[in-house]
Amino acid sequence: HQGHFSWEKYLKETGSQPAPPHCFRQSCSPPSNDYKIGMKLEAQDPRNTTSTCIASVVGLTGARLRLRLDGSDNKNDFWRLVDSSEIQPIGTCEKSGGMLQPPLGFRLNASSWPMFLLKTLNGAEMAPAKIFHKEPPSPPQNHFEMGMKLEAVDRKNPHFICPATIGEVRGSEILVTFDGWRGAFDYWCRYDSRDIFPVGWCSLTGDNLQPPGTKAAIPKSPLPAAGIATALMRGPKNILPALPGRRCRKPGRKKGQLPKALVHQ
Ligand code: MLY
Repeated sequence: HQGHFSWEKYLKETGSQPAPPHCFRQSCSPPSNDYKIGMKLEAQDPRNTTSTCIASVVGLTGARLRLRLDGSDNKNDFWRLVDSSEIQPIGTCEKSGGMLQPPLGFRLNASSWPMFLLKTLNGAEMAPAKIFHKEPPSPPQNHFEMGMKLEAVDRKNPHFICPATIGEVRGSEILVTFDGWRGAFDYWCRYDSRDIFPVGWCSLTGDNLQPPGTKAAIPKSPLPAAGIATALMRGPKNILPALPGRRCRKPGRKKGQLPKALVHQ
């Protein structure tokens, strides 16, 4: 559920800026999700990306599909955007001269694949071509900057989309860090990853945005231009901790220890 998380309030509190929408490989108006549970389509096997398999829609959330490969188990579900280039209507693979493959970890003997395929497609509801969307183009270059806020898939728990901050930028790679979590979920990805979204994406698509965690300090903007006036009004000594490269450490607090107020658990 959306909880009571408000980006507007949160951006003010953290004195931070959202990454502008042109940074992302996402369409500016999110694609409609016209899929239904049970529809079948072709999908790349995420564990064996050279093979095209039959997948069933087992869940819907915002502009995403929860997919399960036919003949696989229920422990390897994966999520794809409705405008992913990794999904296509049934028939596409064979039209281009390819052959549908059993998923990695096919439950049955490999020799039973042709019969399994026949049975799984017989009478199946195939997702119609018109509900697939073209993948948006990649932005020409990396426009992300450290400290910008975004919404990002937690790759260890890919059903979650969470508030995140750009932790570092290196060429075409960015470090995605999860607000309020200690770092175990952070990852590097290309700036045009399909797993990252502009602030407000979940509220537009109706997907669930997780609230920030409570296990670590929330990163503030490294250059708090917007927060400086507020800081000044609170007294000049409050500005110093806000400056880049400085840490606020009260007597009695050890180096590397977070202020009590920032540790919730
Ligand atoms: N129960 C899991 C889920 C953590 C999810 C973290 N994401 C949202 C960044 C755990 O505590 O490990």
